[in-house]
Amino acid sequence: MSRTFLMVKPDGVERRLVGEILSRLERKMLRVTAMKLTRVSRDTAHAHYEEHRDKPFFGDLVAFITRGAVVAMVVEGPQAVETVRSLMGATNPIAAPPGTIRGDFGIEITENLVHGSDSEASAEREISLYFTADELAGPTS
Ligand code: IDP
Ligand code: MG
Repeated sequence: MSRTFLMVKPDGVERRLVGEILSRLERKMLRVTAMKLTRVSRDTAHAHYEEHRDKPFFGDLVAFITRGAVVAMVVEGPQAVETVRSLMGATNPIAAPPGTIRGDFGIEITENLVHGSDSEASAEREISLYFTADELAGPTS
């Protein structure tokens, strides 16, 4: 078992696709172990996407990710990083095959509905960017 970080981006929330996306994760037998509706601050956006800070699309990406509510999740399962990336499809929704989240619902490269970590190291870094230790501890019984 491993875990990854997944976010429904503002376009996914605006388009009421949170349930659809969650349903796809659950049908695949992945487990959502933490989840919240939140807003990405400018600072968090910069930290999250620091690898892209010199790219020409960085400004648009930060404006997009901070423009509205997002749903942040920790997702657990076998090879969680790869499994989630495969459900998401390629970065450019035009290249993402039908059957994937981006392939079924996206058409624009910036507004591509979901973020998923690209490695276990990124997953741990991103999880700690969006969740506190208390939030990760889960509901107490
Ligand atoms: P990923 O989300 O599939 O891991 P990355 O290359 O890490 O893709 O890019 C991060 C995000 O930046 C993408 O999901 C997309 O929203 C945006 N993005 C990536 N490449 C471009 C581009 O060429 N033009 C505009 N936006 C882009
Ligand atoms: Mg990426």
